[in-house]
Amino acid sequence: MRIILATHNSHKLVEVQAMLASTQWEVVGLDQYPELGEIPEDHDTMEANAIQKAETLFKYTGLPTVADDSGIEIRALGWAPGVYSKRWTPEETDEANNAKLLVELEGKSDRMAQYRCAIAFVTEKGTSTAEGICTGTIGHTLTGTGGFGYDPLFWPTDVPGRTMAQISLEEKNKISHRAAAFAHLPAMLERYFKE
Ligand code: ITT
Repeated sequence: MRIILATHNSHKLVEVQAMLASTQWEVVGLDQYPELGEIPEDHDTMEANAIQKAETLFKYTGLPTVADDSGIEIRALGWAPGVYSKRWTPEETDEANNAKLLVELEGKSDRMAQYRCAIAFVTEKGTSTAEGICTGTIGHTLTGTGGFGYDPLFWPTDVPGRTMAQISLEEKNKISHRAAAFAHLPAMLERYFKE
């Protein structure tokens, strides 16, 4: 059975497809709906943005839809950039965002950070949400080439000695904020079929 993931981010799609690979669910992304373009995400919480993305796509397809809105929260920066993680620099690129993060943390000894992921699952029966967090610290140089976003600077607490950009997809899917949030999805799917 098909479930739509309301994302243009191919890395997110691959991660979620791997998480649900052993289930009956086939996850497809927004590349299947090129005519749709960018879905607005103009709220100031990840949960509200996830709901907005999932509800927009559900109205369009009528198919069970899940969306994730995620970001990184840096304690020494008052938990910024958070919901603005993608749009933290005018360029909106991983390179510019990571460079800005290094500059913002220059001279700061507190480098604690956490990734947060909010998901929303939308069907004709309503909307359910869940969240997941992954804690770690921010390094001083980019390390590793895997993953995306802030991964080359993020040293997860649960995998000592490597950045999120140095671990395999399987390892990331055991410890990540996205995995923690999507761990709630099977129960949401079950509720959808039972009620
Ligand atoms: P969609 O809105 O199309 O899903 P997006 O990349 O714009 O894709 P978000 O709005 O949720 O996704 O922004 C998430 C940003 O937060 C992303 O661009 C990264 O900078 C950061 N981020 C989120 N999860 C991450 C992860 O697992 N690894 C590294 N960076 C991540």
